[in-house]
Amino acid sequence: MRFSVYHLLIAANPDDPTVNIGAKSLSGEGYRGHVFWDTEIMMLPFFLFTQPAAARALLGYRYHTLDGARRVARDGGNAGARYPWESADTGLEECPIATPDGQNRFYTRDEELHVTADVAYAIGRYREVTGDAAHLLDEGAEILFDTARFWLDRCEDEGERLVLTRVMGPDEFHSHVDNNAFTNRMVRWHWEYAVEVYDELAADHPALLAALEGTLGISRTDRDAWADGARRIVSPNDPECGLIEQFDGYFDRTEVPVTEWDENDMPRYPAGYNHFNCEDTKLLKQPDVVQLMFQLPDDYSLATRRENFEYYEPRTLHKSSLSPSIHAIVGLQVGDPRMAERYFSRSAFVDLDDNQGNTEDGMHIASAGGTWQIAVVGFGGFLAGADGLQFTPELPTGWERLRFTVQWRGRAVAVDLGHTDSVFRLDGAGAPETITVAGEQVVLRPGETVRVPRDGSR
Ligand code: IFM
Repeated sequence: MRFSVYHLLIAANPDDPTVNIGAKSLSGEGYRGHVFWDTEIMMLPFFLFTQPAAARALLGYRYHTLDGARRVARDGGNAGARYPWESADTGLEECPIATPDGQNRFYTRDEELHVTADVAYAIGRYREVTGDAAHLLDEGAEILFDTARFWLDRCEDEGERLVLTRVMGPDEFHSHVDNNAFTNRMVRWHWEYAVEVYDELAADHPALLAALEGTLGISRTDRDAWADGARRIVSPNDPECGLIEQFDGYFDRTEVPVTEWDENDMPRYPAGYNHFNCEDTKLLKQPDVVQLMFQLPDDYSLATRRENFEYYEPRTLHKSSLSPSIHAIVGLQVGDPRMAERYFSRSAFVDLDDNQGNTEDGMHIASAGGTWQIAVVGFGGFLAGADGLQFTPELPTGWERLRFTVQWRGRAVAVDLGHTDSVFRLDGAGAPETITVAGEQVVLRPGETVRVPRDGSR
């Protein structure tokens, strides 16, 4: 944990919004320093809850590279702005076209579009967790609106429904797929949030909205088109939808059982398979539907999340270092802790043990963020959103206590979780904060320490 936290802390610069964190941080030359969705989804939560100024600066990088994103959209023949899969100083696409031997094409650069919705999601999370609306007014709204335009242009209108074809979801074993559930659902989220922000600006900051409309060449008609797009895009919206098909036709692909595991108890490629030939199979490189359950946990019932976790987890090979942490967390959230400690070790030791076999190219800094999230979000059962702060701790038997502090809307909450009790302290001034601990409401007053016994007998 300390290895992870140390590397996260030295990687971010709260004073420079023009830089970001490459997938290997500054520890090696793998990926040539390029920035991925790893920042918004794997690392940003750590900064949001511990160093909001660093989180703000990391978002600033996406504003700084917005012109590049406009160019990426234009080069692909689309309107608006689309963030590149691999980004550097200009925001243009930096992902190589093929492997160095020229044998295998990287379709991620053309098809892994979801990064644009992930940036929108991060903007929304920043606002929600920090309560800071200034970022939206200064930078966030412009990003949200121009990227919302991209999606509308990129989707195809089939009358009743909007479809999104020829994409790649987070699972990089499957390219050229149609209606990837993760991507489409995140696009819907993106549009809904863009509409919410548009309406907020119309009500509270009409002059700013008018200026933005002038700069971007948009109007209320665009806002209405996003709202309509959110209603019509093919996506798994019903909380009780049960098993979600990862993309059109996924269930028709070949079932290839995993039969061998390595010394870390992680799946090996079945005989004859490798990174580039799993397209026709149901094998996953990393979570995709399960990633959706992680990013939008409140949108799906426990039964739906559990059913999807149980279906996709045994088919996932974890060939991305981002994979174990997401599986640990979603497994814990759906009441399947069997593998959580093993996934935690896999994530925490990725570079200490070199368990992905490529630490010589640089460390996996996304895993550092994932490791922090397994502890806090997974074992701490921590969620922060419209319902405030929630904790449903379930520590591994070998852990005595788990202590951390989270920043929440300008104040700090010190958290100390054990097997038989949890202790909280709200720092800062102002009104009391009501949190939820194992389903029970607990009132925290500034400066007071509150102990919550596990059996609820306070
Ligand atoms: O962003 C990740 C991707 O999800 C899997 N391949 C490696 C990338 C960089 O870490």
